[in-house]
Amino acid sequence: MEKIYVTRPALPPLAEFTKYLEQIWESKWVTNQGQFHQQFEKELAEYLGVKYVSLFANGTLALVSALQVLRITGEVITTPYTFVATTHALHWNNIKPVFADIDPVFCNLDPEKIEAAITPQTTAIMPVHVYGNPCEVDKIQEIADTYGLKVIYDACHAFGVEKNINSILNFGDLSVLSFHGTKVFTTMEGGAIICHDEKTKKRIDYLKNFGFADEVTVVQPGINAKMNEMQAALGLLQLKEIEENISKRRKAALQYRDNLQNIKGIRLMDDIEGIKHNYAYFPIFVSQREYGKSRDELYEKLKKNNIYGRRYFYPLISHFPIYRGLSSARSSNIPVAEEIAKGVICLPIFPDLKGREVEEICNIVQSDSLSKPS
Ligand code: T4K
Repeated sequence: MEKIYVTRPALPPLAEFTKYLEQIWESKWVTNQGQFHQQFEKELAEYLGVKYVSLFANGTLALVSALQVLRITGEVITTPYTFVATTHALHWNNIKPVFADIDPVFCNLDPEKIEAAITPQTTAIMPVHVYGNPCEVDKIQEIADTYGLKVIYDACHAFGVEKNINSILNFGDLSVLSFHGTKVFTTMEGGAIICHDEKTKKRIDYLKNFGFADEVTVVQPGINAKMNEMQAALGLLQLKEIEENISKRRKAALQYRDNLQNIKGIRLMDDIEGIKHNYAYFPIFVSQREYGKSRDELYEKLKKNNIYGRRYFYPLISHFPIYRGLSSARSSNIPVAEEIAKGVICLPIFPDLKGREVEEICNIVQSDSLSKPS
């Protein structure tokens, strides 16, 4: 059996991309707000249903820049259950991450745990829509409003996700997307900041271009985080296929759910009412006591069968040497995250994943379970 990875990018037909490449070669305009960049920014904002999009070279630089744009300093409350880039973005801005615990069902920052983490140094909250499941945005906003804090969402998993027909990216002060090759929507590397007013968009655009406001004016110590024309051209092509790709992911998710829902010791995530999901990941949570085998035993067994799931997000960020000295990194402060990280495996999910492959993966999960049919 061929290797099955946790994800694979859905790329458009090469011939279509080549046509765009020919135009780039012809124009000799390869980056710095080129024609494809402008068109992609516009079409992306329309597709997502948001006011302003600023394209970036990748999601991490977009996160670092989002914090700069709002001049966030001091301490920021965030989750330990995410990809390291979330916390690294704070570190690069000399901001102290303060970890608060997650909710046990959807694994997002638990709003009930935020207030206790606020200090006089807190300036913002940086929650993550983990696996593309929306955070409790209304509760988080209420806390932010009460304490005068900014909210920057790491929405790197949440491309196309909507809550009651409204993009999840419309919540908070800023949201950040990633278009990495492992994401639902990819420009190979890429990202974006979503904002809600023109002045902020302008500042973001200065910041990602060294701080240049015009040819002779530098308003900020900006960085080079621009998306190039090839990335933007690929983004335009991706937009044509995104709905179909999400519906293929949904089909795989439904098949997994059908097959795995009755296995003792395996917990799945359900869809949430009123949410348009993107099926970016398919996490399962293994309880060793009920399932009979540990998460790592199942993970290794899948690997032996050429199935390369991933333990996103294990280890917790709070376990890494750079962050483990923080007082908020203590296990007793984040018990739910500690528990969840021990049990998770993200199973392969991507548009080209075949039904028989999902079946095969499910058979392996089933075959190790105490509740397998005799
Ligand atoms: N915030 C959050 C919440 C994030 O999840 C991420 C990125 C960021 C911020 C930062 O955004 P970016 O700066 O990356 O735009 C991957 C990705 O590199 C990373 O983008 C992603 N999150 C994270 C969750 O996953 P790895 O180290 O697990 O990737 P890797 O190379 O092991 O790839 C996983 C599997 O994907 C491979 O086994 C096979 C497949 N794959 C991968 C690549 C790169 C392909 O089929 N083709 C490919 O080109 O981090």
